[in-house]
Amino acid sequence: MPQDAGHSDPRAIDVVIVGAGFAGLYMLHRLRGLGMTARIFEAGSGVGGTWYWNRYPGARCDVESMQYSFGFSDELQQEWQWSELFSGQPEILRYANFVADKLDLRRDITFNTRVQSAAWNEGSQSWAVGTDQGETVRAHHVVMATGCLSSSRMPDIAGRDSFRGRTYHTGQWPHEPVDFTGQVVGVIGTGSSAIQSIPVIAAQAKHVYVFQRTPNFSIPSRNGPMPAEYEAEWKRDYARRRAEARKMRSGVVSPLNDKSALADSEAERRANYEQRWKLGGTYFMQAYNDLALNKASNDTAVAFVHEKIRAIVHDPKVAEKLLPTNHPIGTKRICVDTDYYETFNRPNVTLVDLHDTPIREITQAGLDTTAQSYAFDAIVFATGFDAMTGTLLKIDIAGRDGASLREAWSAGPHTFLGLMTAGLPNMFMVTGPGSPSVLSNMMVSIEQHVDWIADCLAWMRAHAQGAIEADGAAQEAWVMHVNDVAHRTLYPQANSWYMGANIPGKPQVFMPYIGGVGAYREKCDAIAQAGYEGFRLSPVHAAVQAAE
Ligand code: N01
Repeated sequence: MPQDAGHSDPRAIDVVIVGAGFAGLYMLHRLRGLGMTARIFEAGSGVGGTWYWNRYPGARCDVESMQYSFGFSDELQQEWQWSELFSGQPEILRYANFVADKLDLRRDITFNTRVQSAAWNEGSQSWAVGTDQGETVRAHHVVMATGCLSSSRMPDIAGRDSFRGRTYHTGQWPHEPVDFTGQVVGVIGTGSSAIQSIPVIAAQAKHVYVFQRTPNFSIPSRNGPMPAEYEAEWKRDYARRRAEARKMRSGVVSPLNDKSALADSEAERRANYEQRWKLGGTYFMQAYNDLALNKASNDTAVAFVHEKIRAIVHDPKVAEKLLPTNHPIGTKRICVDTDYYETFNRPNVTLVDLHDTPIREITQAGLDTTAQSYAFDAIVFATGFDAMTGTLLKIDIAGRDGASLREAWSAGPHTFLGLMTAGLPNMFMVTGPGSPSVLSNMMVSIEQHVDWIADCLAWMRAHAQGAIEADGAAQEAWVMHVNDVAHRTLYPQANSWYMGANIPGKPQVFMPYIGGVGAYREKCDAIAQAGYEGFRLSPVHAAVQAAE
């Protein structure tokens, strides 16, 4: 645990923020606006979080560009111009840098520094935050802006480190360009990252072997250049549309259809799905209002997408292997692609079904399945993340009376509203487990959490409160509610990372809150208006007042 003693300044700053992704950047901006002292620690050498790390070929957002940006500043949203309907990683990273420069945020960010520990001190009502650079900073509050998908995961495959060629993980892609020209490449995994990168790698490489354990549903994105009139229309109407997005279930202004799939005839359903397929992207899942709730409705969407895959992929045996059959559509994060299924028609792409022939080991030359040896120049691990809890649990966090976060979450994450955990006073999470987070437009959910936290800190200052902490009973009631709502849907039927199912030994609980962004916001606001009901508040200690 870090000790206060080694630090040159015994006074605590107001807030340490962990992470300089969109959450950390906006948090810093809001705190400055309140006249608070704040500092960000960021493990990377630049801002951008997810978009700093995930530089794999084809990385692209599946929320429309006009909606995947900050809405808190009209100046920012009017000035920035997106070049495509769905932005690629390089452009989103440029946007994060634009925001950091425009708001002059860098002077309070310490880069290349990973927070390793945080220990609460009751006497000083502050945290001692320790970094891997040997620094310890005291702060009255800590905001974990650490992201939901920030701990990339390498699979436990025998011989993993013996491969002599180059290896890459999609979530930790090198900063210099990677050229696969003339190379034989093995891609392990077929989630969103793989589905975006495989078509781009295949266009370059001599041959690509795709190792698929579980097929996923993917919808074409229908990306294209940003039409000037479309952009202008959004910019004219931004205030109203942002307000609408904040009320939506997903945090995205989108074409909903408030009708059950079973209320339409077979012909009507087909026409509707066809229209959604043409529209593209995540809007497909909004074709009907009960696709996430009713298995029979969901089956109709599954059948339609299966038909599409069979129509696109020329080799019927390959097409059959690509059909997802072990989970309802949408219960694993739906993928959005550009030419994913089409890529399997290329002569230089081979699908290897790991159900038929599991991987035995990674070898010096490549990889052995139970049926065959493969040799590669490079292996791409598109094997995902220890989602939502992984990054937080890597930090040695000790709260009141030394209570450890790892112990508190040993049976799965327990939070109140996904914002705080009992036993950890003055430690907030942005888009933590138990909040809509990954089931929503992250920009909308990030802004909502940051605003709530900033307003809470301002309120505490105005009311001379030195500590806030989630009440244990309120937290348990919230955890039950999060579970109840999830289990009313089809989501828990999939072995997804939402459930922690992709990490051996991780407790299997549905982590995000599925009740919707709009309803969740109302709940958070009502709690704040009721004087932070469900939280315990303690006045500023006299000794703390005297020291500041
Ligand atoms: O990770 P994943 P991801 N042997 O966990 C396979 C967001 N995102 O990085 O399903 C063989 O989805 C694993 O197989 P299985 C988005 O929220 C968004 O692709 O466990 N295979 C699976 O196929 C997304 O959901 C965007 O059987 C192994 C794959 O690796 C989230 O990030 C773009 C294996 C992992 O898929 C994560 O996506 C990209 C093993 N030992 C990402 N271990 C957009 O906005 C794992 N796998 C568009």
